[in-house]
Amino acid sequence: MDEKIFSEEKEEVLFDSPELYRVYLLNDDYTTMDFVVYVLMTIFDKPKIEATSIMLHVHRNGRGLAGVYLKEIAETKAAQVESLARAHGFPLKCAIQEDD
Ligand code: TYC
Repeated sequence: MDEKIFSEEKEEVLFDSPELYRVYLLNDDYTTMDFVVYVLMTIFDKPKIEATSIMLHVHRNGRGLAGVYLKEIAETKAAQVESLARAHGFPLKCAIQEDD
């Protein structure tokens, strides 16, 4: 049986909650569906089935949530998406919004 030998002093430490940001993918008429699925799998670590479902949501509704991250990571992911898209000749864009 476990016995507590030392009693710890209870101390409450308050941290600011980290700033989380949502990264959305935006629809356009030129980026291929396969490329968007590839982006969701490689940059946002989504399994293929989920990536396909997010891509179709974006295609039908104009935008869709790719992920929620700390501010700096969200900005990096969005920059990676846009630079990969440009390198492949696609106009794919992201939008970042503070999570509430
Ligand atoms: N609308 C694009 C097409 O018909 C597909 C697409 C989906 C593009 C999602 C961008 O974020 C996007 N080829």
